[in-house]
Amino acid sequence: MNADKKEIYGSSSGAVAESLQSVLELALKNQEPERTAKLLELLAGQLRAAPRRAGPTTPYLNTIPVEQQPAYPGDRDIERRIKSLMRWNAMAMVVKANSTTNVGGHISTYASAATLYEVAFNHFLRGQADHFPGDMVYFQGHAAPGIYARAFLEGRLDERHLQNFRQELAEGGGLSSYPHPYLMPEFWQFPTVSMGLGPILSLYQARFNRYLQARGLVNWKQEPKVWAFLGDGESDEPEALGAITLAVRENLDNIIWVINCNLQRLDGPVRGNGKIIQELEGLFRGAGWNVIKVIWGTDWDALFARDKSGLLLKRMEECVDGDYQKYCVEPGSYTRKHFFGKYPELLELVNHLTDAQIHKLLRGGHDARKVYAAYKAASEHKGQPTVILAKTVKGYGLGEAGEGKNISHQQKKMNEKELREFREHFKIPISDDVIAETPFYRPAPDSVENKYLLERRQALGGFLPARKVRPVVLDVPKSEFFAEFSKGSVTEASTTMAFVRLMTILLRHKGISKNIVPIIPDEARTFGLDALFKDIGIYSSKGQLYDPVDSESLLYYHEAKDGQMLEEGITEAGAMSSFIVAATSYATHGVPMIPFYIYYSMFGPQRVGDLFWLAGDIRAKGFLLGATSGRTTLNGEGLQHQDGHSLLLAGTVPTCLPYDPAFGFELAVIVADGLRRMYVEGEEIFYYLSLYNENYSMPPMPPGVEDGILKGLYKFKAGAEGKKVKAHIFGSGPIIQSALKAQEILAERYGVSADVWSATSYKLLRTDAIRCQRWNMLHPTQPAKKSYVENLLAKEQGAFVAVSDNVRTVPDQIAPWVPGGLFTLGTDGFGRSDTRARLRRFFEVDAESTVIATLYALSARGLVEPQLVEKAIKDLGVNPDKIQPQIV
Ligand SMILES: Cc1ncc(C[n+]2csc(CCOP(=O)(O)OP(=O)(O)O)c2C)c(N)n1
Ligand SMILES: [Mg+2]
Repeated sequence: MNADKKEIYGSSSGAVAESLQSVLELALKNQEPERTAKLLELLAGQLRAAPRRAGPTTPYLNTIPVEQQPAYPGDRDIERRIKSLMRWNAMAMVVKANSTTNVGGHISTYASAATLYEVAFNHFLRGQADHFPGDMVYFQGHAAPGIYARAFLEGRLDERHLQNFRQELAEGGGLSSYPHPYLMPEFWQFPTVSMGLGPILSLYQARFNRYLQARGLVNWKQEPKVWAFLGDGESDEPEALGAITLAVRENLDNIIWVINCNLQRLDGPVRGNGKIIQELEGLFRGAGWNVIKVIWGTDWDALFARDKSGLLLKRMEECVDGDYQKYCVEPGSYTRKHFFGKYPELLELVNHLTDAQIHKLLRGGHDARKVYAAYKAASEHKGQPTVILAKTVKGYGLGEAGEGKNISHQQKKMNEKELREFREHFKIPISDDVIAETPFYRPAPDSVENKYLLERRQALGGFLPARKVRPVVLDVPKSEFFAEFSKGSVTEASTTMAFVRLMTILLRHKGISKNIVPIIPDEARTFGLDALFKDIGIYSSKGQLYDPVDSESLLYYHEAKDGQMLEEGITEAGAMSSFIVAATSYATHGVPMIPFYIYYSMFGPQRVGDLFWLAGDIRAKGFLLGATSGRTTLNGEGLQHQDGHSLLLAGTVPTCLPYDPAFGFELAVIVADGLRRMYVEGEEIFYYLSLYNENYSMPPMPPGVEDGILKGLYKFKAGAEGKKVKAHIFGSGPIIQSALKAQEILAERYGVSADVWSATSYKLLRTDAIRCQRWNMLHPTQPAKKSYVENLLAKEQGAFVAVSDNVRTVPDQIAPWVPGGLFTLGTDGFGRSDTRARLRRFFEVDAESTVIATLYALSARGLVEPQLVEKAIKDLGVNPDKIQPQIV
């Protein structure tokens, strides 16, 4: 068969293709067009009627045939012994912890994945070196005990650590349950345990590595690979598979995914009635990935070689995962009867095997030779990302204690009999008299195992995982650089416009311009960031292969190989992943990057809250800009878009500083300080800033307010002199305009002097107040400390009111420390499509409602008569019986 035909038909269907071809040729040669047409019609009909494989799957076989399997480069015997020790220690860690506590832990995940990890550790995963950041490995969260077990054998952890697995607060410290860089900052690099997040992050990590290269920010001797180990159950998470096409579009041959297909998740089978491996293969092949299936171990090679009829494959394809799970749990006699026994020829094929041997027929993911072949092919593959689908047994080696059982995932305890069996199976040198205590086992320093283990890691460049932060200080702009913001502007602007201006000038600052990574999910035009398209370009690994429709215009859609902006398209999860990998570049690459991720605030923590949480865990640094914020400031868009709670949600992340600036100068002060804290002082924190789209004049910065802006509250405009009654209104974001207008009305019509304060961050005020309160509680006889907010307000008279375009809980955070309490107005409830004026009246955050609230707060303290409040309600045209936006 010639090459063309081979390409069309594939080599395996070559014979069929050849005969078809010759029949056709004969018919044409004999000039029988009618018969030819009829023949073709007949064939087409038969093809249509023939059962076809669903999706682009290949037979249920190993992708790499045994003839193409490379020789195994390591000493399989020693490696097996080392792996058995890993298995033992990982299991012992969990069993020990659960013998005296109920802290939990997982045995079965690592038990099924041990070979997948060990082959990678011994032969593939490269550690960090000069001009090489190391391979970036996303370890499956529930396999953490195995990774700790390895670190223990490597001498990086000692017995005390293992003893305190999941008991981090025990004396001397312990090990975190899962990969958490926040808790073990020198060990773990990437959090993975919230399923789906590791996979999506790994894709964006691989893409970001290319971005850094394209922009000339790194200078590697060799390109790092990103490895992600995940569970088959995990692949159900939308985040896990939702971004796989990115890797194909971007030709990310620097990523390898290893999906441990143990056919089980927590409760039961992943696809009891189907085959997860085939389903995933179809998806990945369809998306354009290089797929390598590792289904059967070496033991099966001989059976396949002897099976001339193709029945063995047929039988394998007939069985569903639920059957395969059963074959692990039942004895070999069951498999003989129900699997092989279906066809007499197959029964014959295993006549020479005992039941025990049948039971031991290995799955590919437990066979180091098959796994090595897959990893080698994956590492050498060019032009496409690779996924390895490895078939394993959940809880492998646990026997009665849980191997392949539905309860396997939850198994945390083992009795003495089960421990003995485990020891026997893996030949662990632990004697009967101590086995009940499940002691940890580390081979002697001069043992072959120990030497081999260390040599392999040395050859591959050092231990993994390891998080190493090299302090790199950036030359961040000084406050003079932001002078234009302190001057204010007569022309009206929004804080979003102020941010765009700020970004534009930062992109020209020679100390940090190249470190900035602007990130947007298809909303650049909404925020006015399209102005940057032409200047800095949108990153595309392919450059721009077309002439953009707007190429004649000044701000054309400019894609470039060294583009700086990441325009992610409509994927907040993807854009947030980009933010995270850029925000951790200081640690992963030793190249601090400054991501500014700007998006519709409603689609932030509400949409991708788990990634926000992870950003804290992973010690991200950068700026998140929740734009078009404010339940009433973003008008017209209605219930799904108008956001009045992201600020609160963002504040729940312990390392996140949420700010709600009202003016351009506040924004500049906050960003300048953020740059200093994160990129000069090295603090591992990130910022969330609410940005709004309402235009108003941006005032000049009053003197001496920087400290207050950063701490969260400062007096922006004092009330009128010479009034008898005093009040204070805290406003934030554009809603400070309600406070300022209320200030005028209160002075002009009701004889009240109200100071207007800008509350830039209630969370920060609260954290500081709690810190002092707690110190006072624990040091009761020492002079009490006073928080910033208490000191600031100590001498202020009258009533205090806060008005916000967020839910009332945002200002309520500081109520306990405001003299006499705080009356708050906010936007609790669902948004509506309407004008700003009507929305603000509806939510009671307009100037009139603020006046009423202030007078009410004053009357509650006996500082004005209730009749005055009633008068104001009438004067200002507020309906006292209008509906309450808050629902339950
Ligand atoms: C987002 C999320 N949902 C639920 C869980 C709880 N959970 C932990 S492990 C697990 C099953 C994992 O199955 P699989 O991905 O197949 O991993 P295996 O342990 O089988 O390797 C579940 C549901 C989680 N960790 N994260
Ligand atoms: Mg699984």
